[in-house]
Amino acid sequence: MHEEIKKACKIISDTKKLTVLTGAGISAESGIPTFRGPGGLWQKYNVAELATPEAFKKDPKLVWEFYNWRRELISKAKCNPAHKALAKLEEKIPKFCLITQNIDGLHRKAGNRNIIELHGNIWWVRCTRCSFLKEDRRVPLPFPPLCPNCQNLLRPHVVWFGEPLDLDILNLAIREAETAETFLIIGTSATVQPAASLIWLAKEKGAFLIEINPEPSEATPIVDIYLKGKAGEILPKLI
Ligand code: BJW
Ligand code: ZN
Repeated sequence: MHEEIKKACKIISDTKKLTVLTGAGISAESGIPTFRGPGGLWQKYNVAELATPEAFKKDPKLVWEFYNWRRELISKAKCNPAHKALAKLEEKIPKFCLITQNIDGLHRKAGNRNIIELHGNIWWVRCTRCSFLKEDRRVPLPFPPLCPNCQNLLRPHVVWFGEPLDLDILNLAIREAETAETFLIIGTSATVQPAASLIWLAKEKGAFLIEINPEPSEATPIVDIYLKGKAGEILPKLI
């Protein structure tokens, strides 16, 4: 393992273009539950029944309760050593891009700047009817949150199952995956599309893949170096 970390370290320090893809696992050590696996949100809540447009249509109050609970959790969460290590990495590597599936905003809080948020951000709300979009950090958000322009219901600015990702954002991420020399995958089960497909895309275009995860993911069979362990323990060693 020590040898593998050294090898990964050399590759990262020599790379001219690093693209990173993060998932819920990078925020686990900040006390934010992941989705799948032990301790994951899926065990307590049927996320498939909460993180969908159908669920919101049927019971917006319940869905807002779920997001208010997570807003409270995230508002108290601190960046962990993994977030901080990625912020340092952005300072050191000339071409650096961080693609995240997370909606918690912790990468920005840690100091990263070139971030692509594939699934939105929990601190933003948007109107279900018009184009109103705004940051709103109130915890909890009083129900029902209404649009100041048209009085229709506001929703979290996140991507639910069955919803398309913002095309401009997705295209940006595709370009960053395709042009990466090294592609670092951290704390994702690599099961949710189209985010996971970025890994295969990077591989196809010749990137060197490095993964950090305490458990093997769907991507593990195709990575060049698999560093088994927690992001908060391994990433600081890498830099
Ligand atoms: C640690 C750790 C530590 C633990 N250190 N690691 C093709 C094939 C099959 C299905 C589909 C397909 N294309 C689309 C679909 C459907 C669907 C999908 O992918 N389903 C799969 C589940 C099969 N995709 C969609 O619906 C997407 N939309 C779409 O494709 O639209 C098409 C369309 C076009 C035109 C019109 C209409 C539609 C949208 C997907 C949106 C995902 N949304 C969520 C919720 C976001 C909001 C919220 O948070 O509330 O995003 S679901 C959830 O999963 C969340 C996450 O970002 C995402 C990924 O999860 P992630 O990050 O990988 O977390 P986990 O929990 O799975 O894994 C954690 C990992 O961390 C584990 O590996 C641990 O071991 C590890 N770990 N501790 C490091 N300390
Ligand atoms: Zn509106």
